Amino acid sequence: MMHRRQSLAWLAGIGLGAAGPAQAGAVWRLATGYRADSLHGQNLRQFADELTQASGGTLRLELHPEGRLLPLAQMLPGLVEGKAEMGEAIMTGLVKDLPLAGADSVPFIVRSYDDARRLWRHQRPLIEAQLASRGLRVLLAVPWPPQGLFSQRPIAGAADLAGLSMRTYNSTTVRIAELLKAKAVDVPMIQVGRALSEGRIHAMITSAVTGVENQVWTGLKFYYPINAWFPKNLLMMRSDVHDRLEPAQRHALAQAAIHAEQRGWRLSEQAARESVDTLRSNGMRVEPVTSELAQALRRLGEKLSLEWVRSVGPEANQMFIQYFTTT
Ligand code: PCA
Repeated sequence: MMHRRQSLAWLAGIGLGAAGPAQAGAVWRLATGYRADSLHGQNLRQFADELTQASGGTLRLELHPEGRLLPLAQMLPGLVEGKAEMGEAIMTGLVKDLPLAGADSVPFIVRSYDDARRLWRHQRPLIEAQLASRGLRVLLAVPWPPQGLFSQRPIAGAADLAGLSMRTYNSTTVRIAELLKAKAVDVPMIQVGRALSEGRIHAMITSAVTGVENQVWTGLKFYYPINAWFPKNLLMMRSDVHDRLEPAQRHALAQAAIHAEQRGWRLSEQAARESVDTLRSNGMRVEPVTSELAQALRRLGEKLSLEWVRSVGPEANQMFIQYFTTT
């Protein structure tokens, strides 16, 4: 955190109009596709507050949630076009531009928060390099709790999913629906509650916290904690905006980003524990999968892992080798 004397110096700087380049008193638009009061949204709020404080009020963030400024699918091109200075999107939604971000939803590879940290360690430099070529910088990434299987009816084996409408949110969930002979229904996270009340979804793979946020117990009765993957939300910003910052502002931003990343992972782990209890206390049945379903899902995971490595190429292989060979 900045010392009081330093922050007074910042304020004086603004007062005199002498705090340097364009960034004095800058208000940056931070776009996200998720709700302001969601797990990630709350963390972004704290990040914004810390940034303002640590920069002595010279950097302020204006949060634009729920895809109102930029929908998730437009986040990367929108930032490149300058429609916002910062943006948050789920990495598995960025695979067209960042193929290695797809590692986040290769099923049954990352099984714990420690695994997720290890993956991010190897993935981050590669993602940073890919984003740099588009004029963007990585600030931080925070995972969603593990992805489980929600369903209206009990699922004893893969065949029970055939013919159901499965909600999807990325290319992996679409492919899973296809392999299970279910019907893929693309629904953004913030519309899951409505899609359920309209009877458009019978099953989905997502986190318990997303289930809680959308009160899915009104339509879905079973939750199977299959721990399929831990997808991350990535916070990015425009490099040119960053390059115009004063050294002290850069420092304030870097520190706030580190703190937000650490806090975000803690909040996510805590939400992972609490949200399953909330599903239960709202009448959902939280059950282990049958060995038949576990076996089918494992095979499906192997197939998708292979497909992913093949489609992304040697860099994907290299990244997984590093992931598997380090602790
Ligand atoms: N919730 C988001 C992404 C992953 C998650 O747990 C969603 O369902 O869209």
